[in-house]
Amino acid sequence: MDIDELERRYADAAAKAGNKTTEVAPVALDGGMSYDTAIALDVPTFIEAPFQPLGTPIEADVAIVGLPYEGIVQIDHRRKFFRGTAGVPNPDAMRPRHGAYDSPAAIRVGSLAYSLGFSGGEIPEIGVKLTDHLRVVDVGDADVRGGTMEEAWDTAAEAVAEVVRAGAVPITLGGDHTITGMALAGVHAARPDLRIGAIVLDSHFDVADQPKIGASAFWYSAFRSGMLDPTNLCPIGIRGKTLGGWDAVVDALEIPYRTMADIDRDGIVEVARYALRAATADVDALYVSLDVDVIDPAFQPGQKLPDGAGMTAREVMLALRTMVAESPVPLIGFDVAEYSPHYDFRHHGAVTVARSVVEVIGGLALRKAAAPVAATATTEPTA
Ligand SMILES: [Mn+2]
Repeated sequence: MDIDELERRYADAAAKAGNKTTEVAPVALDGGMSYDTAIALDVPTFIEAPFQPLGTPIEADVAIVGLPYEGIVQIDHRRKFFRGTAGVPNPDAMRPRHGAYDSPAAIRVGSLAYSLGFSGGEIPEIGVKLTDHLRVVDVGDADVRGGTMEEAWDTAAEAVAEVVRAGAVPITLGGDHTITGMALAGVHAARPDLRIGAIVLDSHFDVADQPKIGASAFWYSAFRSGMLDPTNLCPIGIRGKTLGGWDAVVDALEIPYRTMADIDRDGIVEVARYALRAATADVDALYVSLDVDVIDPAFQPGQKLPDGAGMTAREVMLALRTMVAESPVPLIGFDVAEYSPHYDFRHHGAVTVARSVVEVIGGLALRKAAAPVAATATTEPTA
């Protein structure tokens, strides 16, 4: 193709798509980021969506909430302390890594790769442009870094409840996996009428009943609230050395699940569909949680509990896309937990986390494109 023909085709395509001419501006010393898309000077909002801070009216279909909570303080690699119980070491502890309290900011920086400012949120593999169908906002972080565990739980739940009451789907950036319990408590406070099902991508069952507020007992909190029946919780991607005896509880509660071996045998799409059938039987809405330790450390270096032979990044994206697009009930919330930027490699893991959130938003956009009225639980009549 000669240069004249090349330029003619570019000009025709640009005219057809309405593309503007790109002008290279001088480098802005302040980073060029406008105040309404920045949480702090060096932290953008997620995908540079408009900033609507907690406590102000939220007008959105989807709202990003940061929960920079971590309940375990590492004193040395043989002993861990639960927040609020300093001085009482847990002698059984084997958790050499932390840093999830720094995750929301790191994930937001990683999300710049998918900025609405670059492309309007266009995702070529899905064939959808986010901003054509959805209004996405970032409400910032709930103040959960100080205080007791109980105070953090209540503050986080109220932040998520605020989003749900405004009619938006909350997407929560953890924090350790305790944040799933906090977010579900918020959903339940705002919509006590809803029975939910949940799918979690996780290497671990996390069905402990103690300590009451913790990164392994948050499902127990949801079971006790009555919003989630154990038979509607479907963990997928279970693997490795850390079953910890809780598989007996899983059997006793009849929790359906799929391991990495099931994914190897059946493929991730079939496993995602199995999880959808199990989680959404006789419920009003679906909640999805992603614990990044389900991902192979090769694809997610920012691991607190690294364990080889996990899901590929593409399996995670395909699972999320399948679940959100094919769920027979609306999505009532999504979260991502246990990412630690302290162990990441040049932000690659942060970008993978951001991408997983973009996949979920893309799935919501597809749902809304297909059914504009019944796209969220808050606009659907409930029994
Ligand atoms: Mn886990």
